[in-house]
Amino acid sequence: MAIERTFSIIKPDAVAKNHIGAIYNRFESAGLTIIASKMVHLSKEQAEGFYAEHSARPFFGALVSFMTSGPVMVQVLEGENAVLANREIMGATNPAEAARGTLRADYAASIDENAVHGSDAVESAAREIAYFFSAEEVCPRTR
Ligand code: RTP
Ligand code: MG
Repeated sequence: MAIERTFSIIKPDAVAKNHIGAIYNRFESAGLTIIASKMVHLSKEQAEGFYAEHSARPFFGALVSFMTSGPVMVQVLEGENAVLANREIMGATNPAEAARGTLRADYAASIDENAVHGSDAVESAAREIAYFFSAEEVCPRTR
């Protein structure tokens, strides 16, 4: 088993509904460790840059509008197979297809407002972590 880091966002819908604590509890209960965390209200430029891979997709404008509609929590999660583990905790992109007990099944209202983001690969995780956190802001456990 590989110890990995992944990048996570609690999106504006879930922050607005006060689900931060419940979602952090899911991460920690699943054995993932929060090693960096902060609240940010994304600018349009930050959101466009973060989701640049989707810039040609029809939903891009709505995605950027949603992601800038209120503050988000951004965090780095560390643990065994953290990238896939977090995707499993999150559930499918469309909450209608998300398995029972996943974050999107429990907290997402629609495919457009789906509560959480998680990196889809180790490489994208490294890029996304660096997009939001300096090296000093990442605090691995020492005990
Ligand atoms: P995320 O990046 O936010 O973790 O979501 P994901 O990997 O599960 O899905 P992705 O394909 O990366 O899409 C990013 C976000 O764009 C919105 N989306 N809408 N209407 C649509 O068909 C559609 N497809 C994607 C979702 O809000 C998704 O989280
Ligand atoms: Mg994605």
